[in-house]
Amino acid sequence: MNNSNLADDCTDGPAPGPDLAVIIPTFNESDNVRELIERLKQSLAGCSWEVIFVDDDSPDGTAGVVREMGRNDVRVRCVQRIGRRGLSSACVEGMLATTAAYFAVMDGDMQHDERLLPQMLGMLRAGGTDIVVGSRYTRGGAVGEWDAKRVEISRFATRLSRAVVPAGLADPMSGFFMLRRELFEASVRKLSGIGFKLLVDLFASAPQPPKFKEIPYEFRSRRAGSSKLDSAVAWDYGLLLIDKLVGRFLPARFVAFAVVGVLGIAVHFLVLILAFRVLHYSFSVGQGAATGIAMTFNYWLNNIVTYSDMRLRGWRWLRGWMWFVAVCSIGAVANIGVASYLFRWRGVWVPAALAGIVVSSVWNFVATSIFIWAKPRRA
Ligand SMILES: Nc1nc2c(ncn2[C@@H]2O[C@H](COP(=O)(O)OP(=O)(O)OP(=O)(O)O)[C@@H](O)[C@H]2O)c(=O)[nH]1
Ligand SMILES: [Mg+2]
Repeated sequence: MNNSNLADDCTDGPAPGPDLAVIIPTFNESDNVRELIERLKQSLAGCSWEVIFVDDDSPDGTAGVVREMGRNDVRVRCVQRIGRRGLSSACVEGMLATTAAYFAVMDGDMQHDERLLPQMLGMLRAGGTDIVVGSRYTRGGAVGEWDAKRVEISRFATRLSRAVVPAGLADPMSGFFMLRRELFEASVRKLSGIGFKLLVDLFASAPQPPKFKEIPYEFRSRRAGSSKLDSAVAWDYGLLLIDKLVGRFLPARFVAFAVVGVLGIAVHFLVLILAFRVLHYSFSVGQGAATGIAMTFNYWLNNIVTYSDMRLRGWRWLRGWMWFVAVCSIGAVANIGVASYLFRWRGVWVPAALAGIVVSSVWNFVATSIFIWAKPRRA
């Protein structure tokens, strides 16, 4: 290609960045992407905007569909994350990837009313407001076709959130909101980024209470694709609240790791009783089987709940399991060593045993988070 052709291909001069970035976390939403973009084009006509789909490597090829749309429209962008999961962290990374002054967060299944975006933007531009929340629980809002159980769960989750969000916010569980960049930048380093509830995280992490307004909307039915709402989301929400309440003193993941550890002890005793007392194997055989099964149980459960956002699969699962057994074996040796030393020194067995458990738990937690579920380091 000669230089004149190159010049023909690169005719664009600098163009200003968008004012508003609509951040859409996606996992398997390929059938919704085109329609959603069309709706955004209609609703945001006349605004300066872009949409960033943050896709966690969806097997249905969502990222490919977004990029295909983006080839004809510079306002359509894709951030694809590999080996990661999580709605909140996806939104945070979308916000970090834009120069816009305002960020909107919306689901990718058209349950949120995109026609409200210009009004939300107007409210922020008018000043005096940091965040506008699309609310299902203010007058004029509605939860659409939810069954009684989901309404009850949402109500319960809202009640729990009161420990960390202001009482006046009617719908802290909302996934539809728009905020100023300043609020995000002031909070971003304190965000937990755990699970689905970024709005709760934002309110609980902001250095000053955010000035908010709510705007009613009716939660629509999912247009296509399937829900990702499952019991893991409820667990992640619990972790988020723990992190916001005691995270300064004790990492939420450590609390989860310890809870799994306690369940592992229960599994250990169940297997031991079955092998030793019911099936009459020798104690060593029973204890060996119980240790192996409890360790595997702990690894399996930690991989699903404590590290749901970095879940290992396939070969990586097997490699992680081997590391887990190795790390926990060292933990067990440390446990016995510390407990025996303290017992010899002080002669009291309960504190000695507890100290052994604490040392091995901390070791297991730290070592597995370094060698198995390694988090990308924060600068
Ligand atoms: N990037 C990313 N997006 C996700 C993940 N889990 C869910 N999402 C997206 O987050 C949005 C909300 O998820 P939904 O499954 O619709 O949750 P919901 O709206 O509370 O539940 P439904 O009413 O059943 O649809 C959707 O756009 C999902 O595609 C994830 O792990 N990573
Ligand atoms: Mg949805």
